[in-house]
Amino acid sequence: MKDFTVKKLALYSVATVMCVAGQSAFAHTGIKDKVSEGVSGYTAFTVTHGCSTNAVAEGTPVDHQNVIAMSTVFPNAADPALAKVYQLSPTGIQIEPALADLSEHIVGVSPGVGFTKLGLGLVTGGGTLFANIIPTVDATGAIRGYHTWAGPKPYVSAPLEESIVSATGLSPFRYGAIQFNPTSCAKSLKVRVAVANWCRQGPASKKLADRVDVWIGHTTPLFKDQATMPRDIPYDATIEAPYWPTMTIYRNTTGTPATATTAAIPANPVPEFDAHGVACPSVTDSVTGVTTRGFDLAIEPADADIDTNLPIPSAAYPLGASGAKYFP
Ligand SMILES: [Cu+2]
Repeated sequence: MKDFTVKKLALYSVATVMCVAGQSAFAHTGIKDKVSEGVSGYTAFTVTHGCSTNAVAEGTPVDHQNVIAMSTVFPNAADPALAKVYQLSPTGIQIEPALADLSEHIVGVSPGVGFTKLGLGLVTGGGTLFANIIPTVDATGAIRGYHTWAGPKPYVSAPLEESIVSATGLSPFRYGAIQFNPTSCAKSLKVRVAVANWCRQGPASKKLADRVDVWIGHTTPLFKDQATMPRDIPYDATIEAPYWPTMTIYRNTTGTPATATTAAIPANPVPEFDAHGVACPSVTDSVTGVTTRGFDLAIEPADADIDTNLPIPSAAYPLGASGAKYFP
């Protein structure tokens, strides 16, 4: 029997934590769109506020620092050890142990290989958040994420102004067409992405709580300053409020009819039994009485991957962002 991990509680199911202060609504950085199986496209991170300490409740009317840089790490490494794959309980709790990889569930993923089918692509011009962007490219040539920042170098560009009035910046990326195996019991795949919004840089900012907002579901050996990460309200430094920017890919269980410009997409319903003859679980909603078959999956970058690729080092272009190092 698999057991439930209760300590990392069900807050994963809360897609976005919304708080209201006066007339301004704040939300953590998220991903703009829900994604349907088998269709590639473009979406974006929604950067909806600048940095302040997380020792006060989100939405508290305090000044937010302007966002001057952003870094991202996607869970699409070829090495499966660099990502964690979980089956989720009906209430969103991660079931231990983690799965070895997504090969049972996603078409084209081989056993012992990571989620290289994510199809991540960069958008480097036309409505990007900042003028400067460097992809994180691994030894296989795959794009794993990116660092992007406001100039002065090599291109002059403005920060995301948040100190005067809260605004939203969109940082776009491309995703591939992802397909569920017909024998998989999964009804969705939540792709969790590590994101840091940087508001200060250089050694003088090293201990300031408003130097960065870190959006990862738990602390890592390097990213462990809780004042830069979400916490429950009222603030309690001992309680993590797990939060990941998440792109949810939904299985197309009913199919999509043809339109004037697109071909019909056949239905891919969750089967009664998986490839091993085990019945796919069903859940009946206590309010609506509707029964849904299948479970949700989640994939997120492992700690080592986050600690390697989320920091923005001090280096000359094109190796890293110009100027001083940004501090976790
Ligand atoms: Cu927030």
